[in-house]
Amino acid sequence: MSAYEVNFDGLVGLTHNYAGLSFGNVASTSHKNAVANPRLAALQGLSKMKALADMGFKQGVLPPQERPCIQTLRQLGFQGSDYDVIYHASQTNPALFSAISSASSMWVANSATVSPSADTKDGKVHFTVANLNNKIHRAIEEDTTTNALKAIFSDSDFFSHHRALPQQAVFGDEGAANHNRLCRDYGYEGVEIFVYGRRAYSNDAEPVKYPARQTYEASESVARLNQLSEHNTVFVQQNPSVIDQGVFHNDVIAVSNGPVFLHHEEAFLNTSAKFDEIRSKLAKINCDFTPIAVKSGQVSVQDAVNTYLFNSQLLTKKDGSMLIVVPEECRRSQRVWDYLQELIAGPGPINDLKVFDLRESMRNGGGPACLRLRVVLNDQELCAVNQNAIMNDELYEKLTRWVKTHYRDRLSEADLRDPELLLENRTALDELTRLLNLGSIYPFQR
Ligand code: SUG
Repeated sequence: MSAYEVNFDGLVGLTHNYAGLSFGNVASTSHKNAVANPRLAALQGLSKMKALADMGFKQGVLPPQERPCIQTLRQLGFQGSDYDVIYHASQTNPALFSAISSASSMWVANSATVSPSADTKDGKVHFTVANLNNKIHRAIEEDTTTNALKAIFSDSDFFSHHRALPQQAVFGDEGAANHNRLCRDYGYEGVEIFVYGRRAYSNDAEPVKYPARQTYEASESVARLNQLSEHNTVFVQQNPSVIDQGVFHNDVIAVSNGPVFLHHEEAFLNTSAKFDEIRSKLAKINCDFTPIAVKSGQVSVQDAVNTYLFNSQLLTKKDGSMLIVVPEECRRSQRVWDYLQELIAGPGPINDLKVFDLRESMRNGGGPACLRLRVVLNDQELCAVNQNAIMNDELYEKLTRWVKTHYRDRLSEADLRDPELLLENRTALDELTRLLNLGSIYPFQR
């Protein structure tokens, strides 16, 4: 049976803005107060989905969330009509109100950790929703993410869903952004690499300036929930020093596809021992390990953070060779661009390059890889997916029209207080759930 990596991209939400919410994510804090263009952001995301679908890659879409999140504000004691809630919350604590209004669910690489059926004990595809515990604007994504994933992967014969880990720093979990899978081919068993930033129950090295969002304890729990085994998992610590330089998720410094692991040489701790473990576990399933290390002399950690070279997508083309999908920022850096030219001209498996303008998302620290959740599916599983969420010409046209009808082309942090924005959100999202045939996934629909 054939198997595919299906990339499900998050649709940018109507409140996309720059509120500087993510300490440790340099792009987010440095663009605080910039004026955003939600319409352009959503269209840039849709263009990437369409272009990759047109090239023959399987592509899906995940919906945005209701913001401001009235449900959370009510949980915090704000009362009255929804408009009263918005008014009082925005007056009482503007910073909190901005957090509750973030469109951050667009970065679906953080929505969940997905393990393909070839790796799991019960032969189902497993999803563990991320608790995103490190940031309040992200921790509130959990419920709607759960509903959306269940609405798209609803068939319990094939899909198994796990709720997020307890909302506590010990279990900080950022989903697939800290997870890589290496395999011979998508349908074959693979080895899943969990990258964590710190161990909650130890005195091991930790970053000193910025937070380590993912814990070992969380990664280990996700592997258990997803029914993986010792022989097909490896746990690797991210180098605390790169976190302190702005690498807040592993997908800012490494990316995998098939047996290939493109990474910066400074990305991990104990790299050679850990790579030996990966190599030997892969050897047992007849897979050669193909690490590609980028040296600091070629591309510095700072270059990686500024350009998002590693926040790329590595996609397998029909002939088995690979395409690397990078953001426009990579073209603007001579060093990174030179490296990419060398990479695709070299003897390795990556021989093609595609550049996308994702500037609106990039300014919040979200590149091509942040915007997608990888779900490996075999033919039967793909058929069991809600087909309305699979990208094709018709869906692209519908979603483009939908964005053009409902999205503003200018949004500042101050605009979030406009009560009309909530109405615009609900009208648009209600229509979207019909378009994607999702049922009632939002609090305002329940
Ligand atoms: O969690 N930015 C997101 C970016 C997530 C990127 N995802 C991956 N690397 N997979 C974050 O830091 C900024 C929002 C603001 O500042 O308005 C933000 O949430």
